[in-house]
Amino acid sequence: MTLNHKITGINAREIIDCRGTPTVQADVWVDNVLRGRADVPSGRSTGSHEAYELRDGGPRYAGFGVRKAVANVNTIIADALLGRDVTEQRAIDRDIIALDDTSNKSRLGANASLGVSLAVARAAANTLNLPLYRYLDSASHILPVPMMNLINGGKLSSNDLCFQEFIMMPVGATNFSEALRMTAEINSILRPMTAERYGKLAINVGDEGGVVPPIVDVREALDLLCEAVSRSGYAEHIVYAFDCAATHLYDPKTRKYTFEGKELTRDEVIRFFQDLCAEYPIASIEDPLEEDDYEGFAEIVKALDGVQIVGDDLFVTNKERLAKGLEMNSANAVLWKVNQIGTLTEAMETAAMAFRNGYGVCVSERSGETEDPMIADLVVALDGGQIKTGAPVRSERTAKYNRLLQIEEELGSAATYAGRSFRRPV
Ligand code: 2PG
Ligand code: MG
Repeated sequence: MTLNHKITGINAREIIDCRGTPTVQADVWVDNVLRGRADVPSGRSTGSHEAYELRDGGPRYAGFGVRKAVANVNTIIADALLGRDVTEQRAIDRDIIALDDTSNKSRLGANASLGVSLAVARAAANTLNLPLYRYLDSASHILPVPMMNLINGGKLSSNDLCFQEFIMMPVGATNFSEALRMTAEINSILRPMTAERYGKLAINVGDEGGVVPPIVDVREALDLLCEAVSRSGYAEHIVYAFDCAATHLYDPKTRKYTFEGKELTRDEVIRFFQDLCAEYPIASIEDPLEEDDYEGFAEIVKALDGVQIVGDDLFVTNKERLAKGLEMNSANAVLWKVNQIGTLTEAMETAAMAFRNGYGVCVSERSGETEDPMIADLVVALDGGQIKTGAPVRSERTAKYNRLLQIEEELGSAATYAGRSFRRPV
């Protein structure tokens, strides 16, 4: 252990995310210099199996304060980690997990543990003078396909669209910066088109920066997006994706889903997607069914041959839940959100398990983000090949895209855009 790598301070504070909701920001000091700072994101359409987000309750911030989580960082976690070598990420994360000693991090809060875990990683990278993606993997070089959520629905919007995210993926771009340019250009065509058709209120943006037209029909929203793409001239380079967040469309009492205002059984949902995939170039569907339907997810993989089926609420970045999915062939990709599990090491292990078993890994934002661009470095570190971080507007979204532009520039000729190989980037 070298003296220079010793953690000499850890502290946290309460900040606010893009929705004005409190979240944790953690600092890690190495040899008395502030070396790492990280913000913890927060979801709105959360899965019930996610790690526990500790909130204060009471009147402050309508109960959403995080002073308890902050105090846990400043006392219990800091006391345990002072003096440790900052580069021992795995051992540090193991210790945080042991300190918490619950199955879902409900004692200290996953928002406390994750803040420290991410700040430790950043502090180590900075101490070694390496970009974070390079510190975490010395060979990483894949720039991801941005999965751009240009039309928001579900819990991320004020309209009645059942699906949460209508996404376009510029898989045919030659590099990341071209992919970003294409999507920004398409978005600037989509916005006036939407206003013209649905009125000016329709181009207020949802939580992830997409437009929120008053549409109920899924095909109508998809057609709007496809038309903007076709007007841009980039149609041959674009495929489409959804996050249905179907857990939130499901009624466990009737065992039915409400799609487009109609009640559907699981079989009818599968048929719905079969028809949709026959009509549109759809490459990826996230959470088409509710979070505990492993059998249904396996059926949909079979029924939609060639389509990426992503488990978000299903797997919650959790190795045990992924292991069950692997056994049953439920889904063929995992959505990867660090705060669903609460430490970087556990999230990296889930990604490694997914890749080893031929599953894709889609790195994702939360709908409640901050200006911290950390996941841009993480998707490159994993060679993940795909990132979901909203529309190319609003700084908490563009921070990630802009960081990816920097990384692409840093990597120079070594940078490889995942493009059409986003599920198995090479
Ligand atoms: C999702 C996300 C992020 P939230 O469901 O995939 O896009 O939303 O963070 O609200 O869970
Ligand atoms: Mg999701």
